[in-house]
Amino acid sequence: MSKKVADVLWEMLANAGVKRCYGIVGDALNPVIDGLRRNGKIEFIHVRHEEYGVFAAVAEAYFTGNPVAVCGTAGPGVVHLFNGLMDARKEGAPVIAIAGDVETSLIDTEALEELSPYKFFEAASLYTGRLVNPEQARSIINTAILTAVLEKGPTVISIPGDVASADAADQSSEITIPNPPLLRPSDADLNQLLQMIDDAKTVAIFGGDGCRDARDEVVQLADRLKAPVGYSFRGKQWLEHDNPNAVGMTGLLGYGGAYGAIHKAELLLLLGTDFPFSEFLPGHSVKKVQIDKDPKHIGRRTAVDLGLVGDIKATVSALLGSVRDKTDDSFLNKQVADTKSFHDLLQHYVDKGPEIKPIRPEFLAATLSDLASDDAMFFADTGTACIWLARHIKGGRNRRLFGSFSWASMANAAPNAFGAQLAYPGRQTIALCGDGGFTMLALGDLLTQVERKTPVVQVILNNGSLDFVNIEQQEAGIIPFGVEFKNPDFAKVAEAMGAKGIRIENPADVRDGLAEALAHKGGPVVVDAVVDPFALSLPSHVPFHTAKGFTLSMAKQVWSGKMDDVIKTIKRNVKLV
Ligand SMILES: Cc1ncc(C[n+]2csc(CCOP(=O)(O)OP(=O)(O)O)c2C)c(N)n1
Repeated sequence: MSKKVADVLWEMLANAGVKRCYGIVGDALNPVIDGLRRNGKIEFIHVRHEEYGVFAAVAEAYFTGNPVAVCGTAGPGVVHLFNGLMDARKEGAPVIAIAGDVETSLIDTEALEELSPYKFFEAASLYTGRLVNPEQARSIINTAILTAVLEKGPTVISIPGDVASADAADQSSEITIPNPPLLRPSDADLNQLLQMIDDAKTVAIFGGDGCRDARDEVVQLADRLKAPVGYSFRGKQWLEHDNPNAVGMTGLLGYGGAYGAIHKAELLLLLGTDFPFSEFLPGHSVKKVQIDKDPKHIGRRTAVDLGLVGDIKATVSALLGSVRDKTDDSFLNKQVADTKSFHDLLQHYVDKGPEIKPIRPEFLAATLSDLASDDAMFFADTGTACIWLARHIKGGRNRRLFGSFSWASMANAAPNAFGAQLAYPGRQTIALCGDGGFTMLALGDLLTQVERKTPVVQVILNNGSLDFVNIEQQEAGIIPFGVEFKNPDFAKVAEAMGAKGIRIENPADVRDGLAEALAHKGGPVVVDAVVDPFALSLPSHVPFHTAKGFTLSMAKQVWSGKMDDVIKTIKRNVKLV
């Protein structure tokens, strides 16, 4: 039998290192999927919602660095891929979407399920190829793969069923993926930076995900410059653990001395970060140098005095060869001491946790961190889960933290953890889910986990609300609205679906309940943790408008007869309990 276009597609994807394709079959996609079945080298992960499949693929692709495929059929199936592909773009994950397309004879006729892939994917995709002629196949597939892998982001191959089942024009399915080049600033730029470091009495570092492969170099530089090291959420997992200079995060999730360190230093080095909250970055009073391999990041969140384009590892390694050590560690010591006192503050609701009902999320997260293995992978839903994960899950050389940190979609954690579990079978993959997030996307595909017996641990922060938005609205000075809902007993729902369910209502049961969940093998677990919906987290730096908004919202709530809620908010957040 002659090779079909679909055969070339899957052969090339398999040759590029794709191990899995997540999605839902049907309609235009059937001839494409028939090729996947014939190929046999790529595992098809049949999910119940295409978006769930993409979030799973994002985690797999981000952590392994290998391309991962997702698929959806023309029109509605393709639309379901979109949110996850945006996430892949923002988180830098090489995901290749195989998008079903209407028959070539129907293109541009407003046929059933027809959608222009160019227009539709424009915001998400780094490259979109519409494969309408077998002659294009090798070239389009090659470009989609190389773009995804080398530019670290999503690409789309849109393919009508009739083209997928047509004879292939070019039978070759070889593909060569070059290693990314080493990128380093010029010597002149490096010398200017060395001079600026020499001229500054105090230096601080703020790092992001770009420090992923440069942890040891950055920690060494910080040590030699006596520089405190703050980080974005995405930089935390690389820069916090085993780093005596670590001073926490800035931003609304911020903790520790990071805000003070980056505002009080004479010189700030921004390393591999596109941290988007400009109001938490210093202005003219601090000299700033930004180093990033993506030139578009330089100076976009705050004006900088010098911008260097380069990989952090290569650039910092080059600096280490010539940088002059600093000897005065008083600035560093002060920031580290501030960080320590903030950590003591954070411990309050952890230490008091066993006595407080409803369960404090701080206590839940800290206990989870204590019990989880040294190489556990933690995933946080967008929502308050991010706050508790950022503050109370301890990192480690082999621990991993991930979420929709740059795209900030809800409902990412459970599918992220599922994808990670498939990529790293047997390793603890733990999703800290919002109850809104879990019911948005994770519930249907709990069935997928059950069927596949994937031991993903899902811990639901059952607070009966879209709590993060509840907090946001109060910060904006308005009365919380549209944020409450009623939940079922998630443990019973999970059991009915074939998963293990554990409901925890009492603080005394937190440790045993979580330990039981982590010990469960052979399938998914859902921990339904009934937590305090009034728990707030104060950032280490509270912008004036946030404080003002909160006060205003409290006053408005009193006037509108919500005195009870106001009293609970105050009582449960000023260490009265
Ligand atoms: C898909 C999507 N819809 C809406 C939002 C806005 N949003 C951000 S956090 C959040 C609340 C999340 O609620 P939940 O999952 O219950 O977690 P909680 O904050 O209560 O812990 C919402 C609605 C979003 N980020 N993504």
